Amino acid sequence: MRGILKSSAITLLAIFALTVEGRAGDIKGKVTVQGLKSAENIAVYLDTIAGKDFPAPAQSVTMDQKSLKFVPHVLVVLKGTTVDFLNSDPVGHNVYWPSISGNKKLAHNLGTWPQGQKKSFQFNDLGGGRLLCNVHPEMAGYIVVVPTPYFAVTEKDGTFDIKDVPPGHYMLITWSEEGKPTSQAVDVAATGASVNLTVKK
Ligand SMILES: [Cu+2]
Repeated sequence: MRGILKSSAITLLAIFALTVEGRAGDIKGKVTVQGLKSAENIAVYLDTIAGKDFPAPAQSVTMDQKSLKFVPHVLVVLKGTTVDFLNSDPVGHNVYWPSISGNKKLAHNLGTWPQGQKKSFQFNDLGGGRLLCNVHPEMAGYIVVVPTPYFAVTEKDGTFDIKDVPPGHYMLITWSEEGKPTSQAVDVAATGASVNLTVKK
């Protein structure tokens, strides 16, 4: 009897430990800006996590060219993600980027293609790149390639929500079109975390 009770208790403990291990919370926060036009479209992501390697996602994501705009304006992807650049306009669009995080060796021109067609590219280098179209100089969007699947882009009011982050100690990084990169340590509990960040010009 005692043996059964003891093994039941151990089983319960094991289940509890598994539950805690498997639990994940959201990092919810707000970015406040100083000297920037807007707190919208700022990428917020977790930096490299020691001992964790994230495989390239099997699913590709779409960056649309619609009404002479890149949609979304800022696309954040995990390293290794394939991005489908789709032309939804009745005019030809070109897509190129002059550098990734200032590295001109990572410049690339995908060419020009008509409505309804797409061209794909796998982003294996970390960093932010400005996406341009040589047919329409007013078009500009951004790709931000990050090391973890834990990222978000801020809403108009600067709020963001990074979903399903396992408990732990991390470094939170921001990337923005106009501001300096920001980093801030964050402790995520099983219930998640709440953070405030300031991005300066
Ligand atoms: Cu264009």
